[in-house]
Amino acid sequence: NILVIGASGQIGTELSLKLREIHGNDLVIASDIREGNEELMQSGPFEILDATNFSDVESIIEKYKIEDVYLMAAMLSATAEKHPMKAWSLNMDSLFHILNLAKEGKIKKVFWPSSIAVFGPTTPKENTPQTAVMEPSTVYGISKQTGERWCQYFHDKYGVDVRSMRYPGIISYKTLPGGGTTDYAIEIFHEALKNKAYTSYLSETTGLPMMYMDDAIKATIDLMEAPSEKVKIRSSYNLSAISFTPKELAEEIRKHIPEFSINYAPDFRQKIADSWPSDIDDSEARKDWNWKHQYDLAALTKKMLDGVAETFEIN
Ligand code: VAH
Repeated sequence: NILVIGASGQIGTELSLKLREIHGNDLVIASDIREGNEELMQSGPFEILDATNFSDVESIIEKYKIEDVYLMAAMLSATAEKHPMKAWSLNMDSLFHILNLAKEGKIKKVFWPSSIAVFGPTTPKENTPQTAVMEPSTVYGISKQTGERWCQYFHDKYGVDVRSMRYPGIISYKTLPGGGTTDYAIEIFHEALKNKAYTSYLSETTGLPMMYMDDAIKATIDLMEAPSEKVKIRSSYNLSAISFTPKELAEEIRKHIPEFSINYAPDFRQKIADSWPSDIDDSEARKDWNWKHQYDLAALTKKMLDGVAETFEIN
C-alpha cells in the first residue's frame, strides 16, 4: 500500500487523488495534521498524523502494511522565515523518521520533494546546472539542501531506495496557496477572476521557474515508477518546465480578461525570490527517466482560469 504524508497540502492533495486513480482508492492512505478538501476526504482512507511523531508514523506504516511513502509534509519558504525552528523540526524530523523506517526495512520506497530553494544568491541563475554552488539563504532552502544530503547518505550507506526532485514553483487550483513565495502565481488567478486586478508582492521582472501541477504529479509518479538502476541521482533531480515573470503572467491573463490590471508592491518575499535561479537545466532527469513537461504558460493560464472559476464558483 501507499502512504501520502502531507496529503492535505497543495501537491499532496493532487498526488493522493492521482495515485488513487491509478492504484485504487483503498490502496492509497492519505494522512496529514489536518483534514483535506472534500474530494480527498471522500475518495479513500485518511488518518490524522503528526509527521514529526515517530511512533505515530511507525504505527500507521504497520497498520496499513505500507510499502511506498510520499513524504510531502513541509513548511514552505515564506512561512518558514516566520517560524525557523518549527520549520526545521517539521521538514527534518519527518524525513529522519521515514529514512530510518526505510533503513529498518519497514518501507520499500520513499519519495521526498526538494526545491529550487536549495539554490542561493551565489548559484548561477540562468540554466542552473544539476551540480552547482548552493548557499541557500532561507530556512526552507537550508532544510531542503540538508535533506538532500541525508537522502544521498541513507541511499549510499544503507541502500535506502529514496528518490527526490527539486520542484520549481507549482501552480494549481484545487487548493488555496500555502505559504510559498511562488504562490503569487496562484493568487493572481483568484484576484483576476474576482476583482480583475492584483497587487503582486514580487516585482514585475522577477523571473522564476514554474510548473503546472499536472506536470509535477506526472514527474513524481514517473520517478517513483522508474527502475531503481535508472535513478542515478539520489540527492535530488533538477526539474524544470517553464519560467515567467509576474509581468508575463499578467499579459497572458489579459488575453482572457482584457481589463485585468496589475500593480507591484514587493514585500519580504522579494528577497527570497531574488535568491533563487530564474531557470533550471533538467537534462539529467530528461536523460535518466525521460522527463518532459507538457504545459506551457498559455496552457497553464487557461487551465488555471477555468479551474479556479469552477472550484471556487466565480463566474
Ligand atoms: C515556495 N512553492 O514558494 C514553494 C517552492 C520553489 C518554490 O519551494 O516556497
